[in-house]
Amino acid sequence: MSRDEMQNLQSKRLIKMVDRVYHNVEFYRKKMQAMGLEPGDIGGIEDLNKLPFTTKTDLRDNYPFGLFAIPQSEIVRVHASSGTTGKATVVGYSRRDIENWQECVARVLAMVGLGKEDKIQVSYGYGLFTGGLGLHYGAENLGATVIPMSSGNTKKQVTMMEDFGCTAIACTPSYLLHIIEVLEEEGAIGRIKLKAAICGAEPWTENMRKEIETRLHINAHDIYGLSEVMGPGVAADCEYHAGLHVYEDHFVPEILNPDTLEPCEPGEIGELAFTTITKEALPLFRYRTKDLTSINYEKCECGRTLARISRFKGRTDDMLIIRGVNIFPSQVETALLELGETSPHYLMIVDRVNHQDTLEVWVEVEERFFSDEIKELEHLTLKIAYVLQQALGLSVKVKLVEPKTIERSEGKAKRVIDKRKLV
Ligand code: DLL
Repeated sequence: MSRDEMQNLQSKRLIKMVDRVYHNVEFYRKKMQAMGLEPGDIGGIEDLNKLPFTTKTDLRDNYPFGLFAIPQSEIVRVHASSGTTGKATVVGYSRRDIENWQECVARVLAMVGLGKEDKIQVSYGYGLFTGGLGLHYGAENLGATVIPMSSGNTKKQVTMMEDFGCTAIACTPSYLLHIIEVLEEEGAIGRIKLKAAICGAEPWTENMRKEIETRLHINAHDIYGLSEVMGPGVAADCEYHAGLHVYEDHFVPEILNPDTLEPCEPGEIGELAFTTITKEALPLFRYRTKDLTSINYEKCECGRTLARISRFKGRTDDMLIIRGVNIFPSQVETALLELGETSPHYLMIVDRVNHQDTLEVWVEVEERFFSDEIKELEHLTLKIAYVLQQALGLSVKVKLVEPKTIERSEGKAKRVIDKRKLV
């Protein structure tokens, strides 16, 4: 679709949705009334910025079902995000919502090059988390064969992958690294039929994507989504890996300056917000995701005209402020993988000693470093400390640790321990 055609479609859908929400969701009706806004004031997508924002706190305040726009008898499924702080966020789906979700995920899988002949191992967690069931029904909708493994039991994952001849795997990038380790230990890489991985649910870097591709001899794709908006399948990258195509016919993206909430220019990094324009059960106006990215409306080399968002830098609430310097875990990951002399497993430990913030980075290195001369270990420690200092603009204490010291993730990885928050 051309940009004009897309905007026409978005406008039509937005107008209908605003009317529906105004009449069915008290929370939004009150918000709009307080702003002196009526459904008729929204004449198209150009009026999007007149609508109120929605935050995670709004969902929590209306826990569990307060923002639903349809009667409970029309809700066919709920999911929830556990959330590390506070109450869970509960989301609901109508039958049509589930159909649209399946279609979005099927689009992603087709974009990755998968089809009916493929066997897709779904190793995201099944349950209230949207990853497992989201990929599951998307893959079925595509007509592929689904292997519903869920996460965990890594040895079994590897056996099934080999025995069933799985051609694709969907899981978090950190869990895939763990699976790769087990595959390597068992010498099974040459025996598997894998050709693609669909990884997301947590920030990861382009270097990590390439590392996965090289070690598995496959194509690895980035899939994005969040439960509040739907789940996996809101956006994903094509074979050019030049940003993630957003399914704008369902979700209208905006990039906002997180301080002023004014729109950012294309290319400028800001907070991503979504307005859903087809959802029936839980429609959201301008939902602030806290995810930091930029947008590009130019046509992609693959031919798609859907807007692209850049690989995520992190979330506003993942940003660490250490001695006044803003740091994202992704910067550490990029620097370590660029250096290429360690494993991709790292952990950041932030503390406050004598009123001063400290950052220690643990990095796993090969066993041989611990048996070789101590000089070599010291040399690598200094080298990493230097590289990290250059990347972060902050002095960092580096501790090289033996393989398997850092806990492996089966879902979303925990890269940071902030002891300042524990006291
Ligand atoms: O993580 C949905 C999902 C499942 C996406 C499987 C992709 C694959 P939530 O648990 O609600 O939903 O967490 C959403 O995870 O706001 C981002 O901060 C982060 N996230 C998701 N995908 C990516 C990605 C699922 N590709 C939150 N890159 C989002 C970076 C991601 N961060």
